[in-house]
Amino acid sequence: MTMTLYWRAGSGSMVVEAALRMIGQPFTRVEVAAKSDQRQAAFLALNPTGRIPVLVLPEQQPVFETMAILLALDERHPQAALLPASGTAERATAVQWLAFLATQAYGSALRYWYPQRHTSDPAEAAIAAVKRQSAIDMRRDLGLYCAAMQGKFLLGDRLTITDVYAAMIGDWEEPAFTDARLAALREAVLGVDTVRAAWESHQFSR
Ligand SMILES: N[C@@H](CCC(=O)N[C@@H](CS)C(=O)NCC(=O)O)C(=O)O
Repeated sequence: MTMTLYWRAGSGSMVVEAALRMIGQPFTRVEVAAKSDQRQAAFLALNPTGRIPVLVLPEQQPVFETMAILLALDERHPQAALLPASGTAERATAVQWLAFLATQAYGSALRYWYPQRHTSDPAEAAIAAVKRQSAIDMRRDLGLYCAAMQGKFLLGDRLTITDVYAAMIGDWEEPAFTDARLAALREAVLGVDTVRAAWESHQFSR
C-alpha cells in the first residue's frame, strides 16, 4: 500500500510532499482543488477540521496536522533523516522550531490570509487591522527563525524538514521577501532536488 497525500497548489501540503520525496518511496496525490471540497463529508471523514494537508498512511489511517504528519513520516523512515536521530540535542532543536513554525508562524500566516476569521467586527478597517498586525507577526516569527540558524540551515550545513517548513511559510509572507536571510534559506532548500520538485509541483514562487 502506498501513502496518499491530499494536497492543493500553494498550500501547506508542500512540505509533506517534500518529505515524501526525501523518503523516496512511491506515493499518490489527490488534489483538493476547491476550498469548498474541504467542507464535503468525504473530506471531513479524513480530517474533521477540514484542512489540508492530510496523509493517508499505508494502513489506511488518515493523519492531519502538518507537524504530526512529518513526525509520523520521520518515525517510519529514519533513514531519510528528515530530522536528526531520536535522543539527540540536534533533534530537540529541530523539533522545537518545527513546533514554533507549526503553531505560531503558521498561525500568523493564517491570520494574514484569512483576517476576517480573526475579528468579530465585519468592518473593512477591522479586517485590515488584523492583516496589518499579522504581517508584523509573520515577519517577527520568521526573523526569530533566521536568527536561530547556525549556518545556511537551522543546524548549520545540515538540512532538516524544519528548514523546508520555514521556507514554505516565508513564501506566504510578502513582506519577508525583503529579508535576505529568508531569501538565502529559500535558495538553500531549493538546492535539494527533492525539495525543489515538491516546491515546483505546488507552484510556489521562485
Ligand atoms: N494546523 C493545520 C493548518 C492547516 C491549514 O490551515 N491548511 C490550509 C491550507 S495551507 C487550509 O486548509 N485552508 C483552508 C481553510 O482554512 O478554509 C496544519 O498545520 O496542518
